[in-house]
Amino acid sequence: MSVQSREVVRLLSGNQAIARGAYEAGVKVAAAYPGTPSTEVLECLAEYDGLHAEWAPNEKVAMEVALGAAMVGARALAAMKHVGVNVAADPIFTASYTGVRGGLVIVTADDPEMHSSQNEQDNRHYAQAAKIPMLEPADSAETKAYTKFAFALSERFDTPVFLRTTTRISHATGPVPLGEVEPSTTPLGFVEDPAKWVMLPANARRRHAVVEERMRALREFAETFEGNRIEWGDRSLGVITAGVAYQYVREALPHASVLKLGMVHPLPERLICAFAAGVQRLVVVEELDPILETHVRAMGIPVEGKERVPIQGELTPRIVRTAVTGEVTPLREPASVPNRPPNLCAGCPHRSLFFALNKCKVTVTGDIGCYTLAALPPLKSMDTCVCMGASIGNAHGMEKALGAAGRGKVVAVIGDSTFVHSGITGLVNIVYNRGFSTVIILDNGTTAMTGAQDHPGTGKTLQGEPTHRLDLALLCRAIGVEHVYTVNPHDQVETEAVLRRELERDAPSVIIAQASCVLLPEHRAEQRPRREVIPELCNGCRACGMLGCPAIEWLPLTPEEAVAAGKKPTQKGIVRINRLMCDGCNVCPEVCKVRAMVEAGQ
Ligand SMILES: Cc1ncc(C[n+]2csc(CCOP(=O)(O)OP(=O)(O)O)c2C)c(N)n1
Repeated sequence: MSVQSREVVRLLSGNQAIARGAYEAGVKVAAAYPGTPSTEVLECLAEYDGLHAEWAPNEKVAMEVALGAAMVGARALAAMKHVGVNVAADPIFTASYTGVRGGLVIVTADDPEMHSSQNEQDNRHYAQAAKIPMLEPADSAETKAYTKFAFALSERFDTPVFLRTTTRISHATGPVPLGEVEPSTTPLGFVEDPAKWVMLPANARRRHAVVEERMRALREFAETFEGNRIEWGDRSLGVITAGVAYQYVREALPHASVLKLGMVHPLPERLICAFAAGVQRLVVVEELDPILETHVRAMGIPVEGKERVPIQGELTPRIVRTAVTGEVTPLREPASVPNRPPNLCAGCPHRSLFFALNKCKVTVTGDIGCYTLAALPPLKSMDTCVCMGASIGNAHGMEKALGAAGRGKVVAVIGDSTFVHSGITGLVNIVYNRGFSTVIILDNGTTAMTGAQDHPGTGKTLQGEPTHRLDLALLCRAIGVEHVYTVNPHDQVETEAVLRRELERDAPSVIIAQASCVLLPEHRAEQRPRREVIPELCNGCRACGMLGCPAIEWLPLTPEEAVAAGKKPTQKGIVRINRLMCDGCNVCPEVCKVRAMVEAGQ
C-alpha cells in the first residue's frame, strides 16, 4: 500500500468527530454556548485553521450567528446541549422557513439520564416540530461522516439540518477515518431575496408551503439514504432503533434483524414497511420518548415499544435484553466505592457567599452553575433552580406576589456567565416594573460548571485572545439599578453587612460577589497562606463543618484518645485541615469560635 493511499484513522470522541466533520466540510463560521455534553465541539473546532469559531453569550445568539453566515453562503454550525435548543428555538423554527444558502448544521447534544442537566427532554421532537431533518449517528465514525454529509444535505434541500447526539455518543471515543476537506462551492455574498429572507406573514405563508414540499422530498430521500439500513438476521425478531440504542441492540440481541435509522426525521415509511413485513415480531428500541414507535404505530403496523423499554433514563444492553426477551441477566456485584456527594471546591468563592447568605435567613431563588451545589447540605441555601436565568424572574415574581410581606425576604443568585446568557433581561424587568429585589451575581470570572470557558465578562475569546471585557457593574447601572456593590465574598464581615443592608432597601440592588474560581490557572499561580488547626484549641464543636469545605477533615476520637489528647472524654473528635487541598480563602477562621484555625507555618 502506498503512503498516499493509506487511510489515516484517529481515535476521536463524538464531539471531536463533529469538529473534524465540520472542518472537512469546510465550515466557515461556528458558534456555541457551552453545555455538557456538547461543550468540546467548539473547543475542538477552535483548533482548526481557516474558520471562525466563537463562544456566543447564549444559544439563541449562536444560532443567529450561524444562520447569518449561512445566509451569505458560508457553511456554518451552531452547537448546544439539548436545553440550549429551547433557548435557540425561536430562530431555529423560522430558519426552517428561510432555509439557507451555505449549509447550516445545528448540533443538539441530548443528555438521557441527566448526567449534568436539569431535564432529559428528547430533542427529536424539535425536528418534527420545526420540520427540520435530523441525523443521529451511533458512533464516532458515523458522527464525523454524518456531520460532513449534513452540510451537503442542508444545501441540497435548502434547510438547516439537526445532528443529534446523546452523552454516550458525544463523550465515547472510537476510530474515525479522516478525510479530505471538501468545501462548498456556493459563492460567498448576500443575494437579495426578500421572499426568502424577510419573514413577514405574506412571505412566511409562501415559505411554509416550500417547507412542506421540502419535507415531502426529504421523506423520499430518507428511503434511499444509506444511513437507514436493514441488517437481516433471525427473522423471528426485528428491532427498529437509532443512535446509541443501536449499539445496545447489537450487543444484547446479536441475532435479531435490525433496521438502523441514521435519519430520525423524516422517516422512511416504505423501508419501515418492508422491514416490518420481513419479521415476525417488531420492537422499537429507543431512548427516551416513543418517537419512532408512535410513527410506526400510526402507519398501522403492530409494534412493541415503551410498554417494555423504559421511557426514562439511559438504556444499557442489559436493560434492552430484559425488555425485549424477558431474560434477566444477573447484575455484577457493584464496585464498593464510598458514596461521595458533589461538593464545591476548597476555596470556592460560592461557598463563602452562601455561608454569609445563610445567616440572613432569606428565600434564595437560584440558577444553574457550580453554585447550584449550595442547595445541598450543609449549606442548604438555595431554594429554587429551574433553568438558566430563571433566578431573577422568579425572585421578582415571588416579591410581587408576596407584596409587603416579601420585602427583604427574597434574593436571586446567578453566576456571571448565566447572567450574561439570560439574566440581563430579568434585571431590566425588575427595574422597569418597579421591583425591589436584591440580585447577587457570583462573578468568579469564568463559566466554571462546564469546564471554565470564557464569556463576554472575562475579556477573553474562545481562543484565549484579549477582547473587550463586559463590565457587569456598569451594565447593571446602565439598566437602571442605582445600587450596585462589589464585595469579596471571602470577606465574611463585609459581605454579610452589605447583604443585610441591601435586603432592607426599598429599591432594586445588585451585589457582585467577585472572587476568582479556584481552578483558573491565574488563581492557582497566586501564593496564599494556607490554614492549619491548633489541635490543643479545637473543642470539636464542628461549627466549621457547616462550610462543607473538603479541606476540613474530621478525626474521630474515642473517649480514651480524647483524654490522651488532653480533651474531655465527651469530645468526639478534632478537626484537621488538609494542607494540600486548602486554598487559603481564609473563611474558616471566621467561623471558628475558639480561634483554632490559624495561618499555617511553612
Ligand atoms: C440553556 C442552557 N445552556 C447551557 C447549560 C449548561 N450550563 C449550566 S450552568 C452554565 C453556566 C455556569 O457558569 P456561571 O453562571 O458563570 O456559574 P459557575 O459555574 O461559574 O459558578 C452552563 C453553561 C444549561 N444548563 N442550559
